[in-house]
Amino acid sequence: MTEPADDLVLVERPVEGVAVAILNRPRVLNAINFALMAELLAALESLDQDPSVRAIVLRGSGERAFAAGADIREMSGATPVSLFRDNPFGRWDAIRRIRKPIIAAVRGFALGGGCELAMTCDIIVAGDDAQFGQPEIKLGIIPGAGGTQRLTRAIGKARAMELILTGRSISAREAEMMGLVSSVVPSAETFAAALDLAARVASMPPLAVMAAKEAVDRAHELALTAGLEFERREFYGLFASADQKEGMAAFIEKRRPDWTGE
Ligand code: CO8
Repeated sequence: MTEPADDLVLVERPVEGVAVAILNRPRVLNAINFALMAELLAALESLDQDPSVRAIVLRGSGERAFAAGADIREMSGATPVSLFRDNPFGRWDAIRRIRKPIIAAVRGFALGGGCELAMTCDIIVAGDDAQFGQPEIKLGIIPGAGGTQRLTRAIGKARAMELILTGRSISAREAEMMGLVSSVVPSAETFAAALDLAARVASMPPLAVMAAKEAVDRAHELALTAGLEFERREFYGLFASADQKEGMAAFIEKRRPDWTGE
Protein backbone atom coordinates (compact mmCIF):
# COMPACT_ATOMS: atom_id res chain seq x y z
CA MET A 1 0.00 0.00 0.00
CA THR A 2 1.45 3.41 -0.99
CA GLU A 3 0.24 6.78 0.26
CA PRO A 4 -0.55 9.61 -2.20
CA ALA A 5 2.58 10.81 -3.99
CA ASP A 6 2.61 14.34 -2.56
CA ASP A 7 3.26 13.07 0.93
CA LEU A 8 6.66 13.97 2.32
CA VAL A 9 6.95 10.49 3.80
CA LEU A 10 5.59 7.40 2.08
CA VAL A 11 4.87 4.20 3.93
CA GLU A 12 4.92 0.81 2.24
CA ARG A 13 4.47 -2.74 3.52
CA PRO A 14 6.36 -4.93 1.02
CA VAL A 15 6.79 -8.04 3.17
CA GLU A 16 5.14 -9.43 6.26
CA GLY A 17 6.30 -7.84 9.47
CA VAL A 18 8.28 -5.05 7.79
CA ALA A 19 7.26 -1.47 7.06
CA VAL A 20 9.24 0.92 4.89
CA ALA A 21 9.24 4.67 5.45
CA ILE A 22 10.49 6.70 2.49
CA LEU A 23 11.74 10.30 2.69
CA ASN A 24 10.02 11.74 -0.35
CA ARG A 25 11.61 14.98 -1.54
CA PRO A 26 13.83 13.59 -4.32
CA ARG A 27 14.10 16.91 -6.19
CA VAL A 28 16.04 18.39 -3.27
CA LEU A 29 17.86 15.14 -2.46
CA ASN A 30 15.34 14.45 0.33
CA ALA A 31 16.43 17.52 2.30
CA ILE A 32 14.74 17.39 5.67
CA ASN A 33 12.38 20.28 6.31
CA PHE A 34 10.34 20.66 9.49
CA ALA A 35 7.16 19.31 7.85
CA LEU A 36 8.94 16.18 6.63
CA MET A 37 10.30 15.57 10.10
CA ALA A 38 6.80 15.92 11.58
CA GLU A 39 5.42 13.44 9.03
CA LEU A 40 8.28 11.04 9.62
CA LEU A 41 7.74 11.04 13.36
CA ALA A 42 3.99 10.54 12.94
CA ALA A 43 4.61 7.62 10.55
CA LEU A 44 7.18 5.97 12.81
CA GLU A 45 5.03 6.36 15.93
CA SER A 46 2.08 4.83 14.14
CA LEU A 47 4.21 1.89 12.92
CA ASP A 48 5.59 1.48 16.43
CA GLN A 49 2.04 1.02 17.72
CA ASP A 50 1.08 -1.46 14.98
CA PRO A 51 1.58 -5.04 16.23
CA SER A 52 1.87 -6.38 12.67
CA VAL A 53 5.07 -4.32 12.21
CA ARG A 54 8.18 -5.85 13.71
CA ALA A 55 10.93 -3.94 11.93
CA ILE A 56 11.15 -0.73 9.94
CA VAL A 57 13.35 0.25 6.99
CA LEU A 58 14.01 3.94 6.40
CA ARG A 59 15.20 5.02 2.97
CA GLY A 60 15.30 8.00 0.66
CA SER A 61 13.25 8.37 -2.47
CA GLY A 62 15.22 8.10 -5.71
CA GLU A 63 18.74 6.88 -6.18
CA ARG A 64 20.83 9.94 -5.38
CA ALA A 65 20.33 10.45 -1.69
CA PHE A 66 19.18 9.13 1.61
CA ALA A 67 18.98 12.78 2.69
CA ALA A 68 21.33 15.69 1.90
CA GLY A 69 20.73 17.29 5.28
CA ALA A 70 18.39 19.78 6.82
CA ASP A 71 16.61 21.96 4.25
CA ILE A 72 19.10 24.82 4.08
CA ARG A 73 16.62 27.22 2.46
CA GLU A 74 14.11 26.73 5.24
CA MET A 75 16.72 26.68 7.99
CA SER A 76 18.42 29.87 6.77
CA GLY A 77 15.52 31.93 8.11
CA ALA A 78 15.53 30.41 11.59
CA THR A 79 16.31 32.50 14.64
CA PRO A 80 17.20 31.40 18.15
CA VAL A 81 13.71 32.55 19.12
CA SER A 82 11.91 30.53 16.43
CA LEU A 83 14.01 27.45 17.18
CA PHE A 84 13.46 27.73 20.92
CA ARG A 85 9.74 28.41 20.51
CA ASP A 86 9.00 25.66 17.95
CA ASN A 87 11.67 23.22 19.18
CA PRO A 88 11.73 21.34 15.86
CA PHE A 89 14.62 19.19 16.97
CA GLY A 90 12.50 17.84 19.83
CA ARG A 91 11.12 15.39 17.26
CA TRP A 92 14.53 13.77 17.05
CA ASP A 93 14.27 12.78 20.71
CA ALA A 94 10.91 11.20 19.97
CA ILE A 95 12.39 9.16 17.10
CA ARG A 96 14.93 7.86 19.55
CA ARG A 97 12.07 6.49 21.63
CA ILE A 98 10.71 4.27 18.83
CA ARG A 99 10.98 0.78 20.27
CA LYS A 100 11.07 -1.28 17.10
CA PRO A 101 14.33 -1.62 15.20
CA ILE A 102 14.86 0.85 12.37
CA ILE A 103 17.29 -0.02 9.59
CA ALA A 104 18.56 2.83 7.42
CA ALA A 105 19.10 1.91 3.76
CA VAL A 106 21.52 4.55 2.52
CA ARG A 107 22.16 5.23 -1.14
CA GLY A 108 24.01 8.35 -2.17
CA PHE A 109 24.22 11.34 0.14
CA ALA A 110 23.69 11.08 3.88
CA LEU A 111 24.94 14.50 4.90
CA GLY A 112 24.34 16.75 7.87
CA GLY A 113 20.88 16.00 9.25
CA GLY A 114 20.75 13.08 6.78
CA CYS A 115 23.80 11.48 8.37
CA GLU A 116 22.33 12.24 11.79
CA LEU A 117 19.05 10.63 10.83
CA ALA A 118 20.83 7.50 9.60
CA MET A 119 22.77 7.38 12.86
CA THR A 120 19.54 7.74 14.85
CA CYS A 121 18.48 4.44 13.25
CA ASP A 122 19.69 1.18 14.78
CA ILE A 123 21.60 -0.27 11.83
CA ILE A 124 22.90 1.35 8.64
CA VAL A 125 23.11 -0.68 5.42
CA ALA A 126 25.01 1.33 2.81
CA GLY A 127 25.15 1.13 -0.95
CA ASP A 128 28.65 1.41 -2.38
CA ASP A 129 27.68 4.88 -3.68
CA ALA A 130 26.86 6.19 -0.20
CA GLN A 131 28.59 9.28 1.17
CA PHE A 132 28.40 10.18 4.83
CA GLY A 133 29.42 13.47 6.33
CA GLN A 134 28.69 16.38 8.62
CA PRO A 135 29.33 19.42 6.37
CA GLU A 136 27.61 21.93 8.70
CA ILE A 137 30.90 23.69 9.43
CA LYS A 138 30.87 24.94 5.83
CA LEU A 139 27.58 26.71 6.57
CA GLY A 140 28.79 28.44 9.71
CA ILE A 141 27.05 26.04 12.08
CA ILE A 142 27.71 22.69 13.73
CA PRO A 143 25.71 19.43 13.67
CA GLY A 144 22.54 19.98 15.70
CA ALA A 145 20.71 16.67 15.70
CA GLY A 146 23.26 14.46 17.40
CA GLY A 147 26.16 14.47 14.93
CA THR A 148 28.86 15.52 17.37
CA GLN A 149 27.72 12.86 19.83
CA ARG A 150 26.69 9.89 17.68
CA LEU A 151 29.47 10.14 15.11
CA THR A 152 32.03 10.36 17.92
CA ARG A 153 30.59 7.29 19.61
CA ALA A 154 30.47 5.41 16.29
CA ILE A 155 33.93 6.16 14.88
CA GLY A 156 35.93 7.66 17.76
CA LYS A 157 37.00 11.17 18.69
CA ALA A 158 39.92 11.71 16.31
CA ARG A 159 38.04 10.68 13.17
CA ALA A 160 34.82 12.43 14.17
CA MET A 161 36.76 15.58 14.97
CA GLU A 162 38.45 15.52 11.56
CA LEU A 163 35.20 15.03 9.69
CA ILE A 164 33.22 17.59 11.69
CA LEU A 165 35.96 20.25 11.66
CA THR A 166 36.58 19.96 7.92
CA GLY A 167 33.17 18.91 6.63
CA ARG A 168 34.79 16.11 4.62
CA SER A 169 32.51 13.28 3.48
CA ILE A 170 33.50 9.64 3.65
CA SER A 171 32.69 6.82 1.26
CA ALA A 172 30.66 3.77 2.17
CA ARG A 173 33.85 1.71 2.40
CA GLU A 174 35.48 4.20 4.76
CA ALA A 175 32.29 4.26 6.82
CA GLU A 176 32.36 0.47 7.01
CA MET A 177 36.00 0.45 8.00
CA MET A 178 35.28 3.01 10.74
CA GLY A 179 32.32 1.02 12.08
CA LEU A 180 29.58 3.48 11.11
CA VAL A 181 27.72 1.03 8.87
CA SER A 182 27.07 -2.67 9.30
CA SER A 183 27.51 -3.64 5.64
CA VAL A 184 28.17 -2.24 2.18
CA VAL A 185 26.40 -3.70 -0.84
CA PRO A 186 26.24 -2.79 -4.55
CA SER A 187 24.18 0.40 -4.70
CA ALA A 188 21.29 -1.11 -6.66
CA GLU A 189 20.90 -3.79 -3.99
CA THR A 190 20.84 -1.45 -0.99
CA PHE A 191 17.13 -1.49 -0.37
CA ALA A 192 16.80 -5.24 -0.97
CA ALA A 193 19.64 -5.91 1.47
CA ALA A 194 18.05 -3.68 4.14
CA LEU A 195 14.68 -5.31 3.53
CA ASP A 196 16.19 -8.76 3.85
CA LEU A 197 17.85 -7.79 7.11
CA ALA A 198 14.61 -6.28 8.40
CA ALA A 199 12.70 -9.45 7.46
CA ARG A 200 15.19 -11.54 9.40
CA VAL A 201 14.78 -9.29 12.45
CA ALA A 202 10.99 -9.38 11.99
CA SER A 203 11.06 -13.18 12.14
CA MET A 204 12.52 -13.06 15.66
CA PRO A 205 10.41 -12.93 18.85
CA PRO A 206 9.25 -9.30 19.06
CA LEU A 207 9.53 -8.79 22.83
CA ALA A 208 13.12 -10.03 22.81
CA VAL A 209 13.87 -7.79 19.81
CA MET A 210 12.59 -4.69 21.60
CA ALA A 211 14.39 -5.65 24.80
CA ALA A 212 17.64 -6.20 22.89
CA LYS A 213 17.35 -2.81 21.16
CA GLU A 214 16.78 -1.10 24.51
CA ALA A 215 19.71 -2.88 26.10
CA VAL A 216 22.16 -2.17 23.27
CA ASP A 217 21.10 1.50 23.29
CA ARG A 218 21.89 1.66 27.00
CA ALA A 219 25.48 0.67 26.19
CA HIS A 220 25.93 4.19 24.80
CA GLU A 221 24.50 5.91 27.81
CA LEU A 222 25.28 4.00 30.98
CA ALA A 223 28.41 3.09 32.87
CA LEU A 224 29.24 -0.61 32.51
CA THR A 225 27.83 -1.74 35.87
CA ALA A 226 24.52 0.05 35.30
CA GLY A 227 24.36 -1.29 31.75
CA LEU A 228 25.00 -4.84 32.89
CA GLU A 229 22.28 -4.48 35.54
CA PHE A 230 19.87 -3.19 32.92
CA GLU A 231 20.66 -6.11 30.62
CA ARG A 232 20.18 -8.61 33.44
CA ARG A 233 16.76 -7.21 34.35
CA GLU A 234 15.64 -7.36 30.73
CA PHE A 235 16.98 -10.93 30.53
CA TYR A 236 15.16 -12.02 33.69
CA GLY A 237 11.98 -10.26 32.54
CA LEU A 238 11.85 -12.19 29.27
CA PHE A 239 11.38 -15.38 31.26
CA ALA A 240 7.83 -14.15 31.91
CA SER A 241 7.11 -14.28 28.17
CA ALA A 242 5.38 -17.05 26.25
CA ASP A 243 7.98 -16.64 23.53
CA GLN A 244 10.78 -17.64 25.91
CA LYS A 245 8.91 -20.86 26.70
CA GLU A 246 8.13 -21.42 23.03
CA GLY A 247 11.68 -20.69 21.86
CA MET A 248 13.28 -23.09 24.29
CA ALA A 249 10.61 -25.79 23.84
CA ALA A 250 11.03 -25.56 20.06
CA PHE A 251 14.78 -26.00 20.41
CA ILE A 252 14.36 -29.07 22.63
CA GLU A 253 11.65 -30.55 20.38
CA LYS A 254 13.73 -29.81 17.26
CA ARG A 255 11.01 -27.77 15.54
CA ARG A 256 10.58 -24.17 14.35
CA PRO A 257 9.28 -21.78 17.01
CA ASP A 258 5.95 -20.08 16.53
CA TRP A 259 6.24 -16.61 18.08
CA THR A 260 3.16 -14.90 19.49
CA GLY A 261 4.76 -11.74 20.82
CA GLU A 262 3.31 -12.54 24.23
N1 CO8 B 1 18.76 21.79 1.58
C1 CO8 B 1 18.02 22.30 0.59
N2 CO8 B 1 18.16 21.97 -0.70
C2 CO8 B 1 19.11 21.06 -0.99
C3 CO8 B 1 19.93 20.49 -0.02
C4 CO8 B 1 19.72 20.87 1.33
N3 CO8 B 1 20.42 20.35 2.34
N4 CO8 B 1 20.79 19.63 -0.61
C5 CO8 B 1 20.51 19.67 -1.92
N5 CO8 B 1 19.50 20.53 -2.17
C6 CO8 B 1 18.89 20.87 -3.45
C7 CO8 B 1 19.77 21.79 -4.26
O1 CO8 B 1 19.59 23.13 -3.86
C8 CO8 B 1 19.28 21.51 -5.65
O2 CO8 B 1 18.05 22.19 -5.82
P1 CO8 B 1 17.85 23.12 -7.13
O3 CO8 B 1 17.91 22.15 -8.28
O4 CO8 B 1 16.50 23.72 -6.91
O5 CO8 B 1 18.98 24.07 -7.12
C9 CO8 B 1 18.94 20.02 -5.62
O6 CO8 B 1 18.79 19.69 -4.23
C10 CO8 B 1 20.04 19.16 -6.20
O7 CO8 B 1 21.25 19.48 -5.52
P2 CO8 B 1 22.59 19.93 -6.29
O8 CO8 B 1 22.24 20.56 -7.60
O9 CO8 B 1 23.38 20.73 -5.33
O10 CO8 B 1 23.24 18.52 -6.57
P3 CO8 B 1 24.80 18.21 -6.69
O11 CO8 B 1 24.88 16.80 -7.16
O12 CO8 B 1 25.48 19.25 -7.47
O13 CO8 B 1 25.37 18.29 -5.18
C11 CO8 B 1 25.34 17.89 -2.82
C12 CO8 B 1 24.89 17.41 -4.22
C13 CO8 B 1 26.87 17.81 -2.71
C14 CO8 B 1 24.70 16.97 -1.78
C15 CO8 B 1 24.90 19.36 -2.62
O14 CO8 B 1 23.51 19.44 -2.95
C16 CO8 B 1 25.06 19.85 -1.22
O15 CO8 B 1 26.16 20.20 -0.82
N6 CO8 B 1 23.96 19.91 -0.46
C17 CO8 B 1 23.97 20.44 0.90
C18 CO8 B 1 24.62 19.45 1.87
C19 CO8 B 1 24.68 20.07 3.25
O16 CO8 B 1 25.34 21.04 3.50
N7 CO8 B 1 23.95 19.44 4.20
C20 CO8 B 1 23.93 19.88 5.57
C21 CO8 B 1 22.80 20.83 5.77
S1 CO8 B 1 22.82 21.58 7.38
C22 CO8 B 1 22.19 20.38 8.39
O17 CO8 B 1 21.84 19.30 7.99
C23 CO8 B 1 22.06 20.75 9.83
C24 CO8 B 1 21.40 19.63 10.61
C25 CO8 B 1 20.66 20.16 11.76
C26 CO8 B 1 19.67 19.18 12.34
C27 CO8 B 1 18.68 18.59 11.36
C28 CO8 B 1 17.34 19.26 11.37
C29 CO8 B 1 16.37 18.70 10.34
